[in-house]
Amino acid sequence: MADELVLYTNPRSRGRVARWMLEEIGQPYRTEVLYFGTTMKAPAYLAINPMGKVPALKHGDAVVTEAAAICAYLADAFPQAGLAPSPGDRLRAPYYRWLFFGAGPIEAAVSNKAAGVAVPPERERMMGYGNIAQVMNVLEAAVSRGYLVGDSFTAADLYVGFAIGFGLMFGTFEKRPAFEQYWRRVSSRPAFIRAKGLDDTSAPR
Ligand SMILES: N[C@@H](CCC(=O)N[C@@H](CS)C(=O)NCC(=O)O)C(=O)O
Repeated sequence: MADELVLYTNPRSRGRVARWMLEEIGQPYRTEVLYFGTTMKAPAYLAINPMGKVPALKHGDAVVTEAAAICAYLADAFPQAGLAPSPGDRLRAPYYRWLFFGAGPIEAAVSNKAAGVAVPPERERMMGYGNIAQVMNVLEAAVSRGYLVGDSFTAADLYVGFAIGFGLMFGTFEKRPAFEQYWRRVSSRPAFIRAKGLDDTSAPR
């Protein structure tokens, strides 16, 4: 029997990106919903993710946390889904580049913006993202190509696309036409629509 996949999540969290990825993979999985401040910080869950944050994924006895790592892990564990270039393929270069750009510069720039943290210009050179305008301009050019890696959708588009969609909704991303078009393209995928439906209907009160 195949190892069980378990998603630890909360529908109002970055767990949504992991569910989208699981829906793309098309393998059966079980969901455990954790609640902010209670079960998410309880010893049983801290044994899975000592950060007390969601998402986390268990695959048999393997545990992976960090939304981007979950996407990368699943893409490699289930290559038949075609969501990552094969190891050794030169397209692995832009694939890693954009996944890490999403989890590093985009995440940090957008989180700082949301928290009202202003980086003084003289400190930009030590910030991994420089400044948010630079991150947005680089990303705008990248998504204007169509997909981030070669000519097809990968886990990098899923992870970065989710950040764009979330940012457009919550105002941390400017409504630039390239972002809106890209988000329309990636969010029209049947797996995203299924994942959204599942999370929207399991939203805790
Ligand atoms: N770096 C983590 C961040 C995960 C994270 O911050 N999750 C938030 C929800 S979106 C969370 O679980 N917060 C609960 C808490 O910190 O108590 C990832 O990318 O997965």
